[in-house]
Amino acid sequence: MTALPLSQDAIEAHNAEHHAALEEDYQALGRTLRRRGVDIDRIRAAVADFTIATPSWATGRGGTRFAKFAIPGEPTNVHEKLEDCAVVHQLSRATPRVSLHFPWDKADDYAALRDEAATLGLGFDAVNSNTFQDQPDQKHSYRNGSLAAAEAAVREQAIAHNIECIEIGKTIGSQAITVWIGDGSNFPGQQDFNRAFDRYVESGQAVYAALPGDWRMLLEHKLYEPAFYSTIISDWGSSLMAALELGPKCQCLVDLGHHAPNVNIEQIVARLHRAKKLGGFHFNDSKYGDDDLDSGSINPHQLFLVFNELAEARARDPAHFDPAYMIDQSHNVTDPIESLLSSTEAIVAAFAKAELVDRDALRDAQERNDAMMAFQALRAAYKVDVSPILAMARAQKGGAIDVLAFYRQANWRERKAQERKLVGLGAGIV
Ligand SMILES: [Mn+2]
Repeated sequence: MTALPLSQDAIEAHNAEHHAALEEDYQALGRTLRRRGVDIDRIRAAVADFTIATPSWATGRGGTRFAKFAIPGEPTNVHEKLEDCAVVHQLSRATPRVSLHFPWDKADDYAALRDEAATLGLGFDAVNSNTFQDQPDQKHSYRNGSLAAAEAAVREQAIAHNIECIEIGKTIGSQAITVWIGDGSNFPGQQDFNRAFDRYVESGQAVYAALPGDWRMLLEHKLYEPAFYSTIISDWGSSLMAALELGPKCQCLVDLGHHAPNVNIEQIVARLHRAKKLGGFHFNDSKYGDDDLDSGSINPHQLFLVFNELAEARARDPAHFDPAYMIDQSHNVTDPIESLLSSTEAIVAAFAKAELVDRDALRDAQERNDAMMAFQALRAAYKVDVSPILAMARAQKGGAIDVLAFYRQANWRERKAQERKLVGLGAGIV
């Protein structure tokens, strides 16, 4: 039995108030799209099937390297994080899975945690290991690296942690582990590039060997931070090399913020899919580096172009198309639930717009070397305001027509501020 966090009756009452206007907008958009030969109900059905995972760690207020400013009522443990993720899903109906991070999300009983999530209408996505910081009870420090560390004992400890994450994941029903390490160097000469990479692959093989048959291991690349001169899996090239060496269950995960400025990320999507190594996505946005800003807040066009390549990839080889979509953001100045709701809408909108692209017209223009009409095939889809499609899909699944308005009206955070313990001062992400 499910027990969703918000009153479903209140959501229905909210929808009843907004439904007539939505119906009008949906019908008008439907007529516009029909003139282009697009059936709006087909797009709505595709939107209704599209889902993204939420990360447990993004339900708390993030921080920068300088400070974290907590808000009253933010979650303080995995149970409260699940509750907040359930709010996001109940309103958006697009985020049915949560991605946990260990040891941050440690629980006493993982079978019970799986039941608890199911009661909230949630399942679990990829588990994430953490060997980029030390824990109070750990034997060896990760200060000089983890899976790629020079010391064998440190590598063994990091491998054991990843295997422990897989074991937890098996209990909660995950089917993937995402591996991101902070290993790297701050000085030229500090580390031999290839010996460090070799150690990473060797450690990765031990983790890979522990994967159940239906699992995937997702490698997340990042060009800098916390190491500022070199990282082990710095880019998609290194990620692809490692994934190819580790085996078919290992794939690459693209975090939109983990590239050099102005890199053509949509092209990376196409290339990785061609290599059958497109494993997953971490959605966020950035102005300068790995800013972890809200998806689509800075460059919604890039987000659309990424989804356009995803649609191309699916059309080209559907058998090898199964990317794990997840939000990975740090919410420093907003209520994290509001950011997750707004970002989900931005991501689903980019997906919907990519569904609107006239692929025959695009291909035809490409074959005729008509650069302008090829671009216009994309532009025509990008210009469409797909909000009525998203709202209709949401409402039909029981979500709210205006997610943010309903969330504010529900006073969730104010109520939780009365129940949850206060988060203290701190720095960095949680
Ligand atoms: Mn990420």
